[in-house]
Amino acid sequence: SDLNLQKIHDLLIEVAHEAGRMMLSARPSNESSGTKKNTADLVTETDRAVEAMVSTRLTSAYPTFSFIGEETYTPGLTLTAAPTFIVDPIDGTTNFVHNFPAFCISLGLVVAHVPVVGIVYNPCLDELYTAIKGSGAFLTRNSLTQKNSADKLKLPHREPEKLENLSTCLVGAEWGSDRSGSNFALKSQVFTRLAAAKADGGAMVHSIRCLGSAALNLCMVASGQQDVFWEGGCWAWDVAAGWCILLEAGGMIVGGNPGQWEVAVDGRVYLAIRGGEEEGQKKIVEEFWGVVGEG
Ligand code: LIP
Repeated sequence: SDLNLQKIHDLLIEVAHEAGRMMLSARPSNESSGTKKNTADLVTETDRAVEAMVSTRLTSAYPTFSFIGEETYTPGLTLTAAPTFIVDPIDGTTNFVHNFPAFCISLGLVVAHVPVVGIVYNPCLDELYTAIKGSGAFLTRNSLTQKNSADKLKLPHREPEKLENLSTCLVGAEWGSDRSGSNFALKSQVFTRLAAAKADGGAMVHSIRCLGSAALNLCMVASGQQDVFWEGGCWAWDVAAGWCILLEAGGMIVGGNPGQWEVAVDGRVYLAIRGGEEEGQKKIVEEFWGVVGEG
């Protein structure tokens, strides 16, 4: 296609930095936040303000592209093959409200259901994760003052050990905001079975982390700072950008069900594995579903 992905990537970084300034100057609190489907599903004025800023900038620069944002999504909206910006203005809103420094903006461009540009920016740490399909994934620390490409780290930034088995993995997993019925049962099972001693048929992983942002979780896997990430109930805006970054860093992403795996607007189960040889990645995937059961 004739899309200039580099130009889009550069614009998305500018937009991410502006969003970061908005997040850092906001003073969110429990009282000033609203809830969506339940009391654990938070939204703030800043989520909405950032999304409005982003959609204005992106739709004026690229009026023919589609736009999907978490805060303006309405059920029934589908992802088509058209170039689509997929945006989570604040991924990790709960962290944002509590001032826990793991929240970000997630900006993805998806074409024909394939993520081709991904930008994830954590303004607290000023850490910027970026990727263009086919050109590698990068982490830029101190991205606001970064002057040259030497400040860009190609991911993964450490050559991790071989992926042997789940018991040597640091695993990210999330409770999310859906904590009822079969959702809660599945999540409990994942946490319980991963934590259990091997003698009980569990994986007994090194440990389990709940970072609170799906996009940052994918970037942690892409950079080799955690080995695996599982979440049941992610939406396109949670994963579109991190997906591109993860794949470009040599990682893989799959789901509980076999078949062609693509970004979708429907709260799916996602499992991400860091880079390493393909054989090791496949072994981890098999072992994971064997231990926790397919979701
Ligand atoms: C959040 C995720 C988080 C997940 C929550 C929620 P938000 O996104 O990134 O990892 O556990 O279910 O979806 O709502 O902060 O943009």
